Amino acid sequence: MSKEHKIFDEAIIYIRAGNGGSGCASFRREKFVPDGGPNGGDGGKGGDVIIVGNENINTLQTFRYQKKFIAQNGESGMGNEKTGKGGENLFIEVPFGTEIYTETGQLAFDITKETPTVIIAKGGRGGLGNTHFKSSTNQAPREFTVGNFGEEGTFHFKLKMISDIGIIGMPNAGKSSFLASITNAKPKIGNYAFTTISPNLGIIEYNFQQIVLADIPGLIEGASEGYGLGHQFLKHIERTKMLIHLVDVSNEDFIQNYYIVRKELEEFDHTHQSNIALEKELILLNKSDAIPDSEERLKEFKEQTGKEAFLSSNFHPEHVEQMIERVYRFYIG
Ligand SMILES: Nc1nc2c(ncn2[C@@H]2O[C@H](COP(=O)(O)OP(=O)(O)OP(=O)(O)O)[C@@H](O)[C@H]2O)c(=O)[nH]1
Ligand SMILES: [Mg+2]
Repeated sequence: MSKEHKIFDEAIIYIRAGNGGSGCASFRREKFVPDGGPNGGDGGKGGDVIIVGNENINTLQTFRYQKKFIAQNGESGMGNEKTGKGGENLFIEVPFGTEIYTETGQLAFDITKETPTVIIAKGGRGGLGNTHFKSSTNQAPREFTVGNFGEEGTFHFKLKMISDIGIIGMPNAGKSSFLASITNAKPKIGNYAFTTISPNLGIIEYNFQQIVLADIPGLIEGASEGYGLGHQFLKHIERTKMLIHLVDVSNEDFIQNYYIVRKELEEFDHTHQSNIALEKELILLNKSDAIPDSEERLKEFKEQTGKEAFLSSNFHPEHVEQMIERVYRFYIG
């Protein structure tokens, strides 16, 4: 199996359907009707929890904030044979392609266009009112039953994600820091090469759009021949629509380093018949805060490469909004 299948958005969710309402024990008490018979109604059914696929949702991000879903209980039955009100069903919207696993790791549901809706937990049946227990020998039963519990469980939601943007660069360029500063991701960051050994995903939400970014390990010269962590991890960004290339501008060899990474992309494309090197590329000369002459280096970069580039720093939180907007504009442009 290709390594690409390992990028997932995941969530662990607790789900409980509503309990059935209790049946009721009551008796007719009308004027002029002595010893009225039983008239206790049944309890209402508990609400179901229903999963619904929605094509306007691309990620499982909302489950970062809400991890518990509990449907309404049914109401108890009442006198006059009134059945209790049923609990409202609870709908949980997920992206198509969401796989739902049970606690034991079994695939329970796969939300696709063919099966867009499943009842993941059924509400409990309402209990019986005492009217059900009337018989020739018992004209005034006091028995009733309580409602059944709603089904419950903990589920593992998994969505295979296709990243839209790949973040590339040499080790230590600040790729993971960049992901952490502009998305909600919390990747490991370290002041040494190859901190990242498997991809991290983060999501930008801008203009009601969700864009998925993949931060991958660093590339070094000769990666295609197996140096460093090799280059197989580029598979993760084979189908992205854009690259963000981070270059450590505080390193004297920043221009040369830019070309080293470009060359490795081409090598990968050559051996894998892919087109990563042809994707549009937002070039960021990062760690601009670490040197006094970053503006000059930017100028030098543009002159020597003939390419557009921008300075960036992950240590300037006030620039985050601007950076998100820049990435978004470049992505849609
Ligand atoms: N001065 C400065 N340091 C930065 C900046 N961004 C990241 N760093 C530092 O650079 C080091 C490497 O950062 P990472 O984000 O782990 O770099 P990476 O590119 O993901 O590295 P690998 O995963 O090893 O490829 C850390 O010590 C960061 O704190 C920046 O904008 N300015
Ligand atoms: Mg990293």
